[in-house]
Amino acid sequence: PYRKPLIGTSWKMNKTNQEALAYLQRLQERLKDVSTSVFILPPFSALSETRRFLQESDSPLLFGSQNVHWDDAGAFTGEVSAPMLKEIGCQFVEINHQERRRWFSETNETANWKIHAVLRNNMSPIICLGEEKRETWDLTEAFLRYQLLQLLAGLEPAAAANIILAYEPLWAIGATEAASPAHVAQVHVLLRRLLTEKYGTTVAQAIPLLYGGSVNRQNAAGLSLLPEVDGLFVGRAALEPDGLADLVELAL
Ligand code: G2H
Repeated sequence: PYRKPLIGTSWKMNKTNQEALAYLQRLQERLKDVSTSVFILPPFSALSETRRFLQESDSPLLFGSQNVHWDDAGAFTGEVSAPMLKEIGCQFVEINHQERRRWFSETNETANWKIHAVLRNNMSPIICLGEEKRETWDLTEAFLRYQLLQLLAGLEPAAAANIILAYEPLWAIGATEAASPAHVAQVHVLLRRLLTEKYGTTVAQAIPLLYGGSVNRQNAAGLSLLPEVDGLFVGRAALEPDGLADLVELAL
């Protein structure tokens, strides 16, 4: 009752502006009658064009970026700041994806700084988290508890109500199979409990918990029905607009 179903995709490092436009046009056609909230995270280079298209077509689609710098401005060659993203109209900024941890040295600490920057600039961070290996439940629980506390360090309840969490276990990203429904359910119940312990029921209930990692047409409906799963975060299966539109319909 508290959280809308939310389904979205990151294009990762894919799509020129021309390809982005073609995608958005087709997606618009497919999603005309859908009331689910749908978001897209294009690469930086396609954000302005995405905004222009969505505005001109009066679209309810939401969009954001896949990364941000933690400072609002300064001598950080090659980086993009939260005020710049806010100005372009981003509602969301993804933080701490496993690919950024692996290839670009993202850590819990830098992710935490970025989360603060995004909230300070009135956008919602989509905060990825997840264990790196399949391990016993005790180890998984300890890992997630530690990571969540590190990521949310210094975040007051009023700010925390604006975050989105995306549970993405490293071993299920870009894989052949998603995490099992039983595992996803167990983790999402844990995350909701940890958020409740830290922020109380009202805030914890306001935070959407998404699952991401090898979501596809076969598993989307089952995963989205699980307790404490408020939506899905999709990579490969949504790289084509019909893929995303099918998943939105399946996950309603
Ligand atoms: C995980 C996911 C996107 P894929 O990164 O959230 O990608 O669905 O391709 O595993």
